[in-house]
Amino acid sequence: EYGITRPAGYKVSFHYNSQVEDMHFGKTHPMKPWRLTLTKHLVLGCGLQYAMDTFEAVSATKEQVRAFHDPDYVDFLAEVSPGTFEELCKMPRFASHAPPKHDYDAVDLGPFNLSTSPGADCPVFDGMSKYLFLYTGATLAATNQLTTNQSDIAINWSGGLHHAHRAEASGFCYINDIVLSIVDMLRVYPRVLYVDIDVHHGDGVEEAFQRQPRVMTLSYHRYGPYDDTGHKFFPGTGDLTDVGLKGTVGEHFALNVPIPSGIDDRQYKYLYESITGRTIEAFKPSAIVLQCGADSLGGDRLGQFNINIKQHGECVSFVKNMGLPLLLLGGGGYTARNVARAWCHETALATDNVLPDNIPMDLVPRPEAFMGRAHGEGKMYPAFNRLHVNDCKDSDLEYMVKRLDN
Ligand code: V1S
Ligand code: CA
Ligand code: ZN
Repeated sequence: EYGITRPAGYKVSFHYNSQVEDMHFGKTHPMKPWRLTLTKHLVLGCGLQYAMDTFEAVSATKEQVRAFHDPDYVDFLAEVSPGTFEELCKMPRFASHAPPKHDYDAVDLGPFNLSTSPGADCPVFDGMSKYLFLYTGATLAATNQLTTNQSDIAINWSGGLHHAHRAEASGFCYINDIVLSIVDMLRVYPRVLYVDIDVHHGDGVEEAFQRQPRVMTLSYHRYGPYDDTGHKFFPGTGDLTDVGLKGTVGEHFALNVPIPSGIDDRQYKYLYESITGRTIEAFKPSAIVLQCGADSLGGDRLGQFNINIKQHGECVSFVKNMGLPLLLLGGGGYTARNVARAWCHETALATDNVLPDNIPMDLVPRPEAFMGRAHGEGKMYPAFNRLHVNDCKDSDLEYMVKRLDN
């Protein structure tokens, strides 16, 4: 119907398992795995499955996850559920990972920054182990397609969980599938470039490779105070001066582009293309991993940028045009209908297809069919753009480009 064709001269693979859709982080939690249901239905509704090889993901093994994560943490994640949490917390080898308790903490935190309290960033929920090992399995299968030369571009929209640390969950991320992927890539590729367009700083990935000159990390993110109380935008790291661990061989192999709220398409394009372009020229990567967090779109529930889907997609096209093995991952994205539209559009770009400007509503199942809530009424999704208060000055952006150019 949309005249979908296979790309000429290269291969794309798509990795997914629908079981990740059934998960619920909690009633008020912004992370909604059913945004992946919307994405899948849009991708299939447009016929993009005919343009690529589709693979049903299988769970990663504990051994695979131990390539980066602490063995105790891996065992805990594999066994934890709301029913087993209390018991596991009492076991000495897990209890030793508990954070110090403060009575002013809003939520009770257990070992590894996990919690069963409602409102926690990293709650323990039903089916959680299944979810974590599945999104990781999908990223590792996608990675394998690239490293064995069976795909030129591999996609996993359920992955891209960039905040997870070696022995600690953080910011809705439990297993750092990105780090696991890059560790695996380093067996085959001399240098890997990681680019992160999620509105949040890719701190977990940067930290993991802070001493590793074969991995360059480059994150674009909102940075600075975000409210009247002076609280920092999560996770509060990723200043311009943060360029990797000083005094180690990893120094200068991390780049951060801190951005004020309200950045628009033109400004973002200028920053992204000049800095990413210069980085690729200088670093000469053998492969690229792009975390496509959709919370950098205008209108996101947590984000504060004004980027349209068109520009978000141009970030994908820009690195795709380098002609290097490319891994496309998801990440944040909290206004579900926009997340689905962006990632469907980017699946089309990856396969050299063009979709109509307005994706008809009838291709998207009504979200209330999944969640019992009304969302996304109306016939068409408009070319969405929330006008956030624009703190973003061209002069600041020019300064960043100059600073990072050296
Ligand atoms: N911004 C934000 C935000 N909102 C929440 C939240 C809200 C309701 C809940 F029921 C649970 C959590 N947490 C945050 C942030 C974390 C943002 C993570 C982004 C992840 C990603 O898109 O980059 C990748 C998938 N957390 C905080 O701001 C920390 C707190 C400081 C405030 C919230 N409380 C719950 C913990 C401490
Ligand atoms: Ca980012
Ligand atoms: Zn994010």
